[in-house]
Amino acid sequence: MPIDLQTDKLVLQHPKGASAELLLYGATIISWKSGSVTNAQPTERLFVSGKAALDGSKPVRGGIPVVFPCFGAPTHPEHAKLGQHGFARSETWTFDGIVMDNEAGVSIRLTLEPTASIAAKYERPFHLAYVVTLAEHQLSTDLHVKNTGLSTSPPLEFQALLHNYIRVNSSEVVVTPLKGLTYYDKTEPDEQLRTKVEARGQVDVKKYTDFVYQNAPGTYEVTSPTNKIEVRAVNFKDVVVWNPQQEGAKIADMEDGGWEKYVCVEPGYVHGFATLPAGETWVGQQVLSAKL
Ligand code: TA6
Repeated sequence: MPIDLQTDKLVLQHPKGASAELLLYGATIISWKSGSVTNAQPTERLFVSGKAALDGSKPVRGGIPVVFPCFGAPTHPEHAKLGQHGFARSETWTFDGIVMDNEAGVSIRLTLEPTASIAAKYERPFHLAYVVTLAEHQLSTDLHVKNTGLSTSPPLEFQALLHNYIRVNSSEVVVTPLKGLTYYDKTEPDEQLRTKVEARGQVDVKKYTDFVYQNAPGTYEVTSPTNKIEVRAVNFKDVVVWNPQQEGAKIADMEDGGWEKYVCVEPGYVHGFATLPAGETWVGQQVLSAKL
């Protein structure tokens, strides 16, 4: 079966050998195994901490959690009752159907609508759909946000981000091209000094890195001597590069030394807010391609 719906998760299998697994909880992708043009053997491309909770008790430490409607701690008044990174990653989504099932791609759609528990902390009406498509060497994730409010209601203001954890040796990886971009350095203790301009042609994460690059080009190469992933984004104008290094030891569900095994290169709309008039839909897309 190319698409196997289990009680709490979905397993996608591509006829050429790639596979992906996603939980209904948080619509979190927890595995993507893919070969590349030069490496036929499907290998795991995502990192999930050995200490991650996979039972729906808390957001997953790894894979690709969905961040919506706020990134980080809430700053918008409508998000005031929400926790860090919003609710999409910690609500159970609904399997809505198969979108495509052939050699071009195996694709499913999950949806999330306001439940009583969401409405208790977030009052705006919305409809989310998440389309996950597995191709031979590619994993696409499209987040559709619809403002289902009445025509008289104000626009929906939100942030969204796909928080990938790309499996790679973090002491060897470089991310390009980020040179010349303005970024917000969340590791900088002095708030006045947090806005910086990237001077490096190749960005490594050998030091604690938590940088929010603004108005980024939308295509990034994540390269190490043994693997290479291209991250392509549509409508996600920003990109966050995160690796906590030793700070990761303070994260309860991070496995020992887990920060040595991944880098996050997360496409998002996180500087300011996307503004969506009533009745309209916004789509943000991430495409991960295995190049090596
Ligand atoms: O995307 C980077 C970031 O916002 C970091 O600041 C770091 O805290 C990370 O996400 C993980 O957040 P979490 O809430 O999953 O612990």
